[in-house]
Parts: sequence; C-alpha cells; structure tokens
Amino acid sequence: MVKPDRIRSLKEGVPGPGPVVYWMSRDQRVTDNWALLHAQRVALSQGAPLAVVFCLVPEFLNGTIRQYRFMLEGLKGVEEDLGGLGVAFCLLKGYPEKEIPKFCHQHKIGALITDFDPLRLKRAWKKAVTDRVNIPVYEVDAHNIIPCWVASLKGEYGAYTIRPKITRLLPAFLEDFPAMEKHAIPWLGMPNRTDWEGVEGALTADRTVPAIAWLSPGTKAAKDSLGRFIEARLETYSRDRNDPNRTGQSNLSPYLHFGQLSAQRAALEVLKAAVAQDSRDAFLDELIIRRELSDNFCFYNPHYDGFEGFPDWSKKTLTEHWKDKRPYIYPRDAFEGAETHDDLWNAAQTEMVKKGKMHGYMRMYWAKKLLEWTRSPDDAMEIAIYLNDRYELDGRDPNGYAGIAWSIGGVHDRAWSERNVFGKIRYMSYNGLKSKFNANAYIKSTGSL
Ligand code: FAD
Ligand code: FO1
Repeated sequence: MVKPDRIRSLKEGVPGPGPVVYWMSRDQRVTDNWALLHAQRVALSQGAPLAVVFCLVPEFLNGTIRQYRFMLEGLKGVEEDLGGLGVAFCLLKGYPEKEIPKFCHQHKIGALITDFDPLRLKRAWKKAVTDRVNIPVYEVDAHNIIPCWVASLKGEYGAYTIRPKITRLLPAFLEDFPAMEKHAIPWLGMPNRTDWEGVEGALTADRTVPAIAWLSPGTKAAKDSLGRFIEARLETYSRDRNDPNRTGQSNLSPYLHFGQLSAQRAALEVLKAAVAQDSRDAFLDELIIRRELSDNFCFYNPHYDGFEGFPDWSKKTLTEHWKDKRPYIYPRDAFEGAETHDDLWNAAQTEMVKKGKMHGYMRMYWAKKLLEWTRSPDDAMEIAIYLNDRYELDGRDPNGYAGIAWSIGGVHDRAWSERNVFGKIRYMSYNGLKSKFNANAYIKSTGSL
C-alpha cells in the first residue's frame, strides 16, 4: 500500500478501462519505487495491464553524452527488471508534451501515473501533458522520504528549520518498501524490446564530454556501491568526507540523481549498519535533510537558478557590492579550461571535467570563487550552473541549484562579516582550504598542472 500522502492528483477523474501507464522520469528503477507501486495498485484495481513509459528528450538542461550514456545504461536494466515482472517497457523519443498524450490516446490508457520532480522544466512537461489527456493523472513523490508537499508548505530558511519537521515525520514515512508483484494481466500488442543501439546512435547530445568509466550505472551497481560504502567507509564518514584526498564520500549522487537508487533504501540500509553514531548521523543528515531541503527550495522558489531566488538580505548586500572591484575577472571558457591563477580552483574544475564528479567540499570553494572572479552575481550563477550541469554526472538536479545558490547567494545560510564583492555572503579562502587538507596532494591527484 502506498501512503496516500505520497500521491497527489494532477487531474481528477475515474480511471478508464484501458491499461495503466507509469510515465517514468526522475525515479529510474523498478524496486523501491512508490510511483511504480502505485501504478500497479491502480492497474490491479482495474484488472488492467501495466506499462512503464520513458520519454527520451533530445536535450535536457545541458546534459551531454556523459550523462545520457549513464542514464541509458540504467534504463536497459529497468527494461530487464520489468520484463521479469510481466510489465511492458516502452521508450518514446521526443518531447513529452507531444509523445505522452499521443501514446495515451493511441493505446486508450485508463490512467497515468508519474514521479515528482520540482524542476521548472519537468513541471512544464506535466502541465502540458495533463492539459492534453482526459484521464486521471497522479503524481507520486518517489524521490523523497517525506513527500515534498508534506515536509513543509513553504520554502524553508535552512536545514535548521526543515530538520525538526522532517525528523518528526520520519517514523511514519521511513518505512520499508513492499515488493512489486508479478503482473498477471499481460499487455498484448506492446512494442517488443527497445533497440538500444539505435537509441544511442540517434542521440544528438553533445559528444565532446566523454562518458566516464569509474562508476558502473544501474540499480544493481548502485546497491553494490551502497553496500561497499556502508561496509568500508561509512564508519569514517564524519572524519573523511571533507578531505578531497580521501574517498570519504559515498559517491551515490549519480545513482540518486537518476533515481537508480532510492534515498529511502539507502537510509534504511545505513540505519541497520553498526557504525559510529557520529558518522551515521552526519551521513543521514546530508542524505535526508540536505537533499530534501533542496527539493523544498526548488519546489517553492520559482527562481531557484537565479539571483532573484536569493533571500532579501543577500540580494541587498550583493547589490551594495555589485560594483566592487574584482581581484580577477575571467570569461567562461577560462573557467571551463581551468585557466585561472588559482591552482586549487583549477584542480577542482579539472576533477569535474575529467571525473564527472567534483568533491563535495571543493564545490563550495569552486562556486564561491566564481562570485569573486566574475563581473556580477548574475554572471557567476550562469557560469556555475552551465559548468555544473555540463560536466557533473549528478548535475541538472535540485541539489545543484540549491548548492550553487547557497555558495553564491547565501540561500539556506546566514549573513557573515562584510567584505569586498561578497558583502555578507560566507567567504572561503585559499589559505583556509590549505589549512584543512593537503592541497598539493589534491592538485597533483587531479592532474590539473
Ligand atoms: P555524500 O557526502 O556521500 O552524501 C550522500 C548524499 O547526500 C548525496 O548523494 C546527496 O544526495 C546528499 N547530499 C550531500 N551533500 C549535500 C548537499 N550539500 N546538498 C544536498 N544534498 C546533499 N549535488 C548533486 O546531487 N548534484 C549537483 O549538481 C550538485 N551541485 C552542487 C554544487 C555546489 C556549488 C555545491 C556546494 C553542492 C552541490 N551538490 C550537488 C551537493 C553535494 O556537493 C553533492 O550532493 C555531493 O558532493 C555528492 O557526492 P556524494 O553522493 O558522494 O555525497
Ligand atoms: N528525464 C526524462 O524523463 N527524459 C529524458 O530524456 C531525460 C534526460 C536526462 C538527461 C540528463 C539528466 O541529468 C537528466 C535527464 N532526465 C530525463 C531527468 C532526470 O531523470 C531527473 O529526473 C532530473 O534531472 C532530476 O530532477
């Protein structure tokens, strides 16, 4: 049974007699997926077949072949896993506003379920689809442990304000998942298996950013990765997570971003582990509080990717310092090419370009220096989002918009002592970082020199 609070109706109505479709987008997995579980419930209550549809768009928020390759590999596994359950999988190519209504009309679909995503583009997709179909449409938050609209009814000031709200609700929502049932009602006449080579060949995404090989995509790899992290590195997470020379972080963000792994599953597994309390609490705070705060930010703040989205105190102080003389000014391609005067910043940029995943601690410094070395906070935001979403495997995600807005605009942060360019936005210095870890080792490890 899927908690009703995890479901919201985008279009009212009584399901028709036809098959039920889960339009999969954010949560690209078969196990631990509340949207898929709800779709099966609706199909069974109708005695109807069940299908999963994924609409592959030619471009998505600056995604390149690096991210598309990772995603498509994961979707191949989704098709396999669904096959084992007697659930059809259909990959549509094109824009959802056209392809999803067409599919629903063509196959006389009885009800449409989709997964929650607070991003502006995704909400536009759903509005367009909902306006063009005349069947009930449900949206299920399969990404957050506490459904975004339940955790809070407004944009939260910071982790400290959303933490008590989420903590209070965890006992009710941090539950285990029921398994999917084998779907006994087959969908005859569904297209046969996806031609994955054809799909890959037809991709028009930018191929100049190479795919990565250090992380295997897909749900199985994600669960193995989670298990290894819990086994070997969770114990020392609170000590190691801010040292870019150690593999202290979990490296789960690409799996979480593409929904190949459920954060709820990760939390359930971590809670079972016999590890030091401080590391477990520190990890769960990031995985649950910080991550769900990012969805809260993007859900309630329409300007989550711009200066307009900053809190008033930040807009005021950055405007007062708008004209301050910057110590350096670089154009976007100098940043992209890691050609600044700062070897630590260049190393972080190089790590992101080569590995597709910049260390979490470096991301704060990296973004803050973009504020310091560009003409304005607007330029800083534009360049930060462009580079982050072009190179990061986990980019194009609410965590990214919130992380960049925290760094440049003090979102979810407080005012600090005033200084040139930053005003009261928290500052991070080169020497400050060098005192925290062996900077030369990190610079060398990224091969950026
Ligand atoms: P771990 O430390 O192992 O954390 C586990 C999980 O907790 C992460 O996968 C993530 O889901 C969550 N988490 C950890 N730190 C944060 C955080 N600060 N905010 C929100 N959730 C968090 N994260 C992305 O997923 N995509 C991005 O594009 C992205 N861009 C960022 C840009 C900037 C400027 C900053 C400051 C942060 C950004 N983050 C982004 C947040 C964070 O840096 C990454 O989630 C983290 O480094 C991912 O690595 P990990 O999974 O190994 O992290
Ligand atoms: N979601 C889709 O429904 N269709 C796509 O073709 C698609 C491509 C894509 C490429 C890169 C990327 O990072 C995400 C992509 N997504 C796509 C969305 C993704 O599934 C996530 O839902 C959001 O990016 C997270 O909010």
